[in-house]
Amino acid sequence: MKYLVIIPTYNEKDNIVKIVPEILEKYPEVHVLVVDDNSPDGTGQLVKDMSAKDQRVHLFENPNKGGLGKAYLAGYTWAIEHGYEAFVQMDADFSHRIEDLGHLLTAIRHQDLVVGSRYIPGGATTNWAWYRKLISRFGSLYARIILGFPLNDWTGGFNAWRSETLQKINFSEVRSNGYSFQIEMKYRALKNGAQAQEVPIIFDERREGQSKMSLKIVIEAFFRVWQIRFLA
Ligand SMILES: Nc1nc2c(ncn2[C@@H]2O[C@H](COP(=O)(O)OP(=O)(O)O)[C@@H](O)[C@H]2O)c(=O)[nH]1
Ligand SMILES: [Mg+2]
Repeated sequence: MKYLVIIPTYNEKDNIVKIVPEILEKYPEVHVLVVDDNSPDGTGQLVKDMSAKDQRVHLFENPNKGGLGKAYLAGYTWAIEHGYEAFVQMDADFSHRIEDLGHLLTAIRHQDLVVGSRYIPGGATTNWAWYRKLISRFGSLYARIILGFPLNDWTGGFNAWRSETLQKINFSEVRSNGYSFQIEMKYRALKNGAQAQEVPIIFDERREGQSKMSLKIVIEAFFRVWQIRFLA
């Protein structure tokens, strides 16, 4: 199978030059696509330099910062057009472990969707304050009750998709862009009948740079779940 790891970036210069080589060293058969929103810190240029030396590395550049959801949709569209059969979405900041990537790549061979899950046995978050754990746990439980599918981790962004699963989703109808983007994409896939499997992942706090998590994003997700339920 032709695999692509899709990494959205905004100001990740210190992380991106480390994570891409680490992925390629451990999984030489995969390709990597970085979707960069014209980061002021020059992340895009660093990826261009890597892609000039290694044909497994690709860069998709958005001219403006459009948010995480838009970046992923651009990456998925590119991946489908280029004939990749399975894609893993992964953060640049080392929150997602390289060794867990292998479990997602293995599981997606036999599934439509593989959800990296912090909330099944073997999964965890490290170094999170109690309130952040509570918000995240509650968020997934809340989504599960309202949306009616038995997933344990709705907001996580470390997931593997089969190309066909994403091709059944009409990207122009996707409304979310923040945290709720992950919820909406999973819900749309499950509603279309996708077979999903959760595999445990350990989510580490980012090593370098700033997180974009904010109260506004959490509140948006809280209300957006209802919109997803009735409009998706
Ligand atoms: N292309 C793009 N990437 C983004 C944007 N916002 C966040 N990212 C990337 O998405 C990933 C997750 O973001 P992060 O800030 O770590 O989120 P958190 O871990 O939930 O706090 C990282 O690789 C970011 O660089 C955006 O607007 N555009
Ligand atoms: Mg992060």
